[in-house]
Amino acid sequence: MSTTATRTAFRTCPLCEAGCGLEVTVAGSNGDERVTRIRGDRDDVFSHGFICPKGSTLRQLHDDPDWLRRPMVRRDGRFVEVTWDEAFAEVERRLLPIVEQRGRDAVAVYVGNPNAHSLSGLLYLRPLIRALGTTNVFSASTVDQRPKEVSSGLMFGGGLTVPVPDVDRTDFLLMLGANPYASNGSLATAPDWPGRIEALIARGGTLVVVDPRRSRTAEQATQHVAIRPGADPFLLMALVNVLAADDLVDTGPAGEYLAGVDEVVALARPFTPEAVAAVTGVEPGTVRKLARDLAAAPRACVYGRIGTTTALYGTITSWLVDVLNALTGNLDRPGGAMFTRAAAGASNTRGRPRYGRGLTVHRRRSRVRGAGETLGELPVACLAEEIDTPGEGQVRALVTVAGNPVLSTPNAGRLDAALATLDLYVAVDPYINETTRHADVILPPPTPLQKSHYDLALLQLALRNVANYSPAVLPLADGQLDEWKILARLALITQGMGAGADPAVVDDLVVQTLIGAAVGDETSPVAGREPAEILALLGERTGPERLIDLMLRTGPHGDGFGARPGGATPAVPPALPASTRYRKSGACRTA
Ligand SMILES: Nc1nc2c(c(=O)[nH]1)N[C@H]1C(S)=C(S)[C@@H](COP(=O)(O)OP(=O)(O)OC[C@H]3O[C@@H](n4cnc5c(=O)[nH]c(N)nc54)[C@H](O)[C@@H]3O)O[C@H]1N2
Ligand SMILES: Nc1nc2c(c(=O)[nH]1)N[C@H]1C(S)=C(S)[C@@H](COP(=O)(O)OP(=O)(O)OC[C@H]3O[C@@H](n4cnc5c(=O)[nH]c(N)nc54)[C@H](O)[C@@H]3O)O[C@H]1N2
Ligand code: SF4
Ligand SMILES: [Mo]
Repeated sequence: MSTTATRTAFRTCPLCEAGCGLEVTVAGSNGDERVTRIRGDRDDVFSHGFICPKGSTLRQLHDDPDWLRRPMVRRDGRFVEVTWDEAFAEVERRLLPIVEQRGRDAVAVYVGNPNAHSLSGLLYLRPLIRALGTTNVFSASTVDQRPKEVSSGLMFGGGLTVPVPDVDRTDFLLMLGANPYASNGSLATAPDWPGRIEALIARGGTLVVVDPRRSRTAEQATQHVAIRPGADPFLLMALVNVLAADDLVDTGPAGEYLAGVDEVVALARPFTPEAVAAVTGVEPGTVRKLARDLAAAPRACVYGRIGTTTALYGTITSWLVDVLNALTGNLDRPGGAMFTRAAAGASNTRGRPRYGRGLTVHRRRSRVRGAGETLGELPVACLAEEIDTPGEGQVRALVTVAGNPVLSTPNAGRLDAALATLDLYVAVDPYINETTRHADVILPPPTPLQKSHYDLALLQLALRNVANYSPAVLPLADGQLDEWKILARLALITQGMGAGADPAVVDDLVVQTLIGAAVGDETSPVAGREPAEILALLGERTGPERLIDLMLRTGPHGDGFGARPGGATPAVPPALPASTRYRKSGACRTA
């Protein structure tokens, strides 16, 4: 006997930073359910029904016959399906001797972009990387936003303490090197960027786009400034120069926190609009007017994205973006560049305001070319040479998690060739692609519809303070393994605990570490409480749900496990069956 029922599930789209709410229709009986429709969730507090063509394809992704459902091991040059136990045994058998004989740096790890949207990646990669204990940690960040993280770390104390443009309330947006009409926004999380830009222009606001190309966003802009590639820091310095020369510097609310304004003004003195014109290709008159308009706008913000970070002087450019926000009084005020007050995971909502460790860079260098470390990683541009250059510390094994560096990183041909020479390559990835085709073991995660979701990283960069959690829409099929368990088991193998060790061991360690940090933080709502009490209050759960619940409840909007009766108690399943959302007011400031 079969009953066919239809149900509606809600799910945040994990495919880009916009984080749109999706309404998913599921039909079928138990064990044989399929998604019949995906559309934008009109009741989503952030996306209000917005969806792009990619969002509706989660079903096709789920049904894609190429999405691996079983682990694969290479035998005699061909991939064969194996059980999870066999796959992990293979990793253990081949990885441990490499570490033993050649040292920890002989194993490199590369983590790719989808980890930024994955609870498994965000919560369980760290234990794996720590267990590997290698210097050779690489990620997509070093071909993306790393310069902005470094400048933000140096200016504001944390790599993710990046001020975001308050597009919804600004009068003037100066955008460099971003094309949100194509990308849907980046390091400025908000669904429907095009709609937000159109609203800005409809209310009489101004959008100036600085881009060598006439991008789709430039076409919509009030003004397009066609700069020469890589010349952004010269343009921004010239803007500082004009602000100072015309006596337009007014630091506004953030002024009392600023240091070095006079030094910056002095540094900008040689960079007159005339002096930089040959480099930037921008008329001096255009630069003068831009600086004056920026200063005159009641609320303005400057926003730079990937065209400014994947460039020479990317860190200086990223810094200058916020220097301009500060000098025009637009840093940390509505309609300017603001700091999100994220509900979970943000380092800037923990500890005593204005006290922290700051950011130290270049604590070590890469073996071959001596490139400096940032935020615990080496530039991925160095990966190929670390593999194909013999000597002490040469990389002989690689673990990739959700990355395709043969497509996404520089000098990819050399990397492609180098990967073929490794003694062991383990990929946590659902596809056989340009990179993973070189793998010896592929460990595939479940599909997005089979995972719960909370944008732990990107909600720290959201234009409005929002917290959206959604449970998995579909259950795992027989033979699939949660991604967090894959990462945890790899960590346990690396620590010598064996291929069969229980991933719950890692999970318990992570939750205990997080609880320890929370009760030990004098500013936390659970400061001084017994770790065992908090652990018990979290209930009998394993996996990301328990961790995210803890983070939300001890976060700046949470109930603090009873300490803040008015605070939100974001119930994460099994307490609540459906998507849970809560929203705080739009204004945001750092602690
Ligand atoms: N030429 C050029 N290069 C670029 C860029 C560019 O615009 N042009 N952009 C740069 C930028 S901004 C970035 S972020 C990087 C991206 O660089 P990467 O992160 O290396 O590349 P992606 O193509 O995002 O790779 C995603 C991988 O994750 C796998 N995957 C998808 N979902 C999951 C999952 O749930 N779990 C796991 N474990 N794996 C999953 C996919 O199969 C794929 O192998 O590329 C950078 N490089
Ligand atoms: N459909 C789709 N959407 C995506 C992604 C995807 O792969 N596909 N990837 C996502 C990811 S990982 C990211 S990081 C974001 C990136 O999102 P964005 O940062 O918005 O990046 P792009 O859309 O590549 O736009 C970058 C712009 O910078 C311009 N540019 C290039 N060089 C320079 C320069 O020297 N100076 C200036 N001022 N501009 C320059 C380019 O012409 C381009 O228009 O997109 C996300 N959205
Ligand atoms: S804009 Fe991004 S988050 Fe929204 S539906 Fe498209 S891919 Fe998904
Ligand atoms: Mo990216």
